[in-house]
Amino acid sequence: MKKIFITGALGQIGSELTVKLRDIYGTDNVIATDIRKNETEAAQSGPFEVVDVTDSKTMIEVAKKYKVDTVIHMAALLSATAEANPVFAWNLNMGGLMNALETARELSCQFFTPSSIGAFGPSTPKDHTPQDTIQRPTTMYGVNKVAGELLADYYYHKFGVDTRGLRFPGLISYVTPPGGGTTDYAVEIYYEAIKNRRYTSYIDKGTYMDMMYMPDALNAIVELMEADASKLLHRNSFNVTAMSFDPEEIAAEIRKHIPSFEMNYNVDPVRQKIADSWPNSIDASAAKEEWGFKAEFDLAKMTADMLEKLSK
Ligand code: AKB
Repeated sequence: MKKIFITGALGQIGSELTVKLRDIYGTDNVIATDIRKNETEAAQSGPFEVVDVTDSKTMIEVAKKYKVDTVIHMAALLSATAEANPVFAWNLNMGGLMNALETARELSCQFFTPSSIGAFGPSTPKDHTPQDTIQRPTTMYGVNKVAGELLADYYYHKFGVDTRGLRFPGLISYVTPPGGGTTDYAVEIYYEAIKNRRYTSYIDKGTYMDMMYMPDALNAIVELMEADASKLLHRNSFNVTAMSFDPEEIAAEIRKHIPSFEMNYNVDPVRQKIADSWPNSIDASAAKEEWGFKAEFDLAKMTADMLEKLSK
């Protein structure tokens, strides 16, 4: 049985991942940590410790206290916030990752951290972006993600830490809203569709980005961590995606359920520039071949589920 230490456990992915891992591996075997505690299920349903990921001493002490054998490092600033605070983003995203990798090395843990489609840049092939390709991102977030992929590979080769990662697209969920990302519009649009029957998008029509529904993202993490190491040719990090759409396509899908839904545009130049530097669609065949990645939700199935859950 695993004993898992999660950072950023109250964030967009962490809050759902913590609950799922507790269901699979047992409540007491999943130690949720975040910079502060709140009233959510992830914080209240099992062991929780306040850990600032830039504080290496506390991180290692807590990991040792619970004798963990797996570190899942989720705490990070997303793309738009990182772009607004690049120095802070470097310190948090890279400092936190380094401390988490050191914790994993010291305790001989298996290790997971997410990368992102943000690890690609304007000179990357835009369509069916391959697993191994040019990675010259032009955002601080992207620089952090590429450096993070390399650092996690380094810990594998140098110290034998079993590091694994996924390049996530925009993640869509009805549980915890994202904060400070470029793909957040694709979450907000559902909330606004239910509440006001209209949405003003800060991303322009014609801008395609990869996306995935949260249940598929959580399954992908569990499956990758359970995958047979001898089958993994890649480690940090695998392209994964379930769909690619632009704002017009998601609006059209919502209109199938809410015919009066109205879409307007007020493009935010900062987030639009970030989106324009990312791929239109990435190729997940390495993840499929090496550990059997698959996604259950396409745009139609996800939209029906999001609108149904948010209506309740
Ligand atoms: C963001 O928009 O910053 C994230 C991501 C794609 O990494 N959702």
